Amino acid sequence: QALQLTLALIKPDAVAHPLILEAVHQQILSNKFLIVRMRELLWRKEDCRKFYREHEGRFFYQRLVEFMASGPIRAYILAHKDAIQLWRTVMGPTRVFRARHVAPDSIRGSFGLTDTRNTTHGSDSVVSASREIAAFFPDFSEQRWYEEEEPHLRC
Ligand code: DAT
Ligand code: MG
Repeated sequence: QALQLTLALIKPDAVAHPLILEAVHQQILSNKFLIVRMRELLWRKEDCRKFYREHEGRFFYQRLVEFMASGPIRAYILAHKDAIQLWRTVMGPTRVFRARHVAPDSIRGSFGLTDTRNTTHGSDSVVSASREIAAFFPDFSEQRWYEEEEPHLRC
């Protein structure tokens, strides 16, 4: 079974709190994702605007951009046979009230502070995963990874 890739982010609210950062990292490991690449970085507002351009014009857009540039974030390329859907399930729903009620044990249900400060990001489709991986890991070639690394990792 071939592995799928997704981009996961731990947002500034969670990177700022060592215990929460550790708990989110543990969720990645306990759900058996393979960590393909990982880096920590501080994002410029311009990068945030580009990354979230599909939300341009929504009432929360400016708030979201300010928040994502407010402190270090951690980015991962994760692999799993169902990486995109599984990571979104592990994260839980976008909005914190809903997350706490329908998925209290999810990452956002456990640690989300508000609808904007909601701990993590995950790609929502194969197309967005490719775009988002390229945004954070410009030197990473998906094609090369599938040719040279993935065959050794799948089981
Ligand atoms: P997701 O992050 O679950 O893919 P999304 O793509 O709809 O959700 O929105 C991107 C981010 O924008 C989300 O993680 C937090 C912020 N956001 C979304 N809806 C919001 C809302 N109603 N109020 C405040 N922030 C919101
Ligand atoms: Mg989204």
